[in-house]
Amino acid sequence: MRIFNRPEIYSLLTGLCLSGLSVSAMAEDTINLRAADIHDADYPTVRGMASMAEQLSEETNGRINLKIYSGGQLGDEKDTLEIAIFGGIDITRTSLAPLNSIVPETGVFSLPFLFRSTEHMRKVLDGPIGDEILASLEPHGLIGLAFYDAGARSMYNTKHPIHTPADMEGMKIRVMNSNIFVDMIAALGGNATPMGFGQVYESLALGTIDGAENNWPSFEYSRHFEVAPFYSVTQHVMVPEGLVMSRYRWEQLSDEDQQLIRKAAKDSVPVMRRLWDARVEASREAIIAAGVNIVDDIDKQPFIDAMAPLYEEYLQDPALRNLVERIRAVQ
Ligand code: BDP
Repeated sequence: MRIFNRPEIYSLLTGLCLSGLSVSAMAEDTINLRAADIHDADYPTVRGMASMAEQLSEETNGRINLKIYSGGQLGDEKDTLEIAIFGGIDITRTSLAPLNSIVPETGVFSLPFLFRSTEHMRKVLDGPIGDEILASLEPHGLIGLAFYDAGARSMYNTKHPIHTPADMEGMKIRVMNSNIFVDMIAALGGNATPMGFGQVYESLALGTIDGAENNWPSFEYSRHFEVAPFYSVTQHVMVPEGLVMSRYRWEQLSDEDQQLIRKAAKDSVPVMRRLWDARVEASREAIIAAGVNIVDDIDKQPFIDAMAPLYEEYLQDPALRNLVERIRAVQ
C-alpha cells in the first residue's frame, strides 16, 4: 500500500475540497427543464425526448437536467402550449395542429394531402422550409426546436366502413383543436368536435362522437379500436409533431446552453424516426390481429377533390400560398 507524505496529503485534501466546491457550484448552476407529452413513456415521441435528455445530461455532466412528464400529466396539448408561452412548462411536444391558431404558418402542415410521401415530408421538415416554420413560432412566445414524425392520419368510426366522403355524411368526428381540421371534416360532410386526445375513448364509447382520425400507433395504443372498429386508410393528412420550448425560459439561458439544447433536440430526430417507423408497423399488425375492419383500398381522389374549398379559404394570404407552392416544389 502506498503511504502518502504530508505535502501529498495536503494537496489531495485541497483537491477534494476544490472538487467538493465545484460540485456545489455545479449544483447551483443546474438547469432543470420540465418537458410535457401526452403520450406514454414508451411512445416514440417520449423516447425521442428521453434521448435528448440523455445527450444533454452527458454533454453537461448532469448540469442540464431535462425531466419528462409523459402521459398527459401536465395537461392536454392546447394547455401545455399555453402554459409554455407563459413559462410554466419549459418544453412541450405536441402535434402542430393545436399550434395552428397560435402560429398561422403552422397551419400549412395541417392542410390535407399536402405531402406526397413520408420522404417528401421529411425532406421539407429537414430543409429551409422546416427551419422557417420553426422560426415562425418565436414572435408567439415559443421556440421551435425540432419536428418529430406523426405519420399519416386516417379515419375511424363506430358505425360502418368509410369508402368515400359520402359515407361520412352527418358523422360526428372528433378532431384536434385546429380550425383547419374542423373545416376539413365539414368539407367531407361530417360534423367536427374538437377535443383533447384523452377524452376520445370515452366519447366514442358513450356515442357522443361517431369517429375520429389518427395514425396507426395512436389508434392502437389508445385502444380506440376497441370501440371504433372501422379504420379506413384515407391518409388524409400528415401533420408533424413539434418539439417546442418556452421562449421566456429560453431567454434566461446562455447562448452555449441554447445551442446545446437545439442540437440535442435535432439529434433526437433520427432516433425518434427509427422508433417511429418500427412502431407504425407493429401497431398496424396489432390492429390487423385485433380483427379491426380495415379499408385499405380507398380511392383518395374524391377526398382530395373535396379539399379544394379548404385550400381556397386558407391560402388567401399570398405568403401562405407561396409556402404551399414551395413545399410542393420540393422533390
Ligand atoms: C397523435 C399525436 C398527438 C395528438 C393526437 C391527437 O401524436 O400529438 O395529440 O394524435 O389526435 O397522433 O390529439
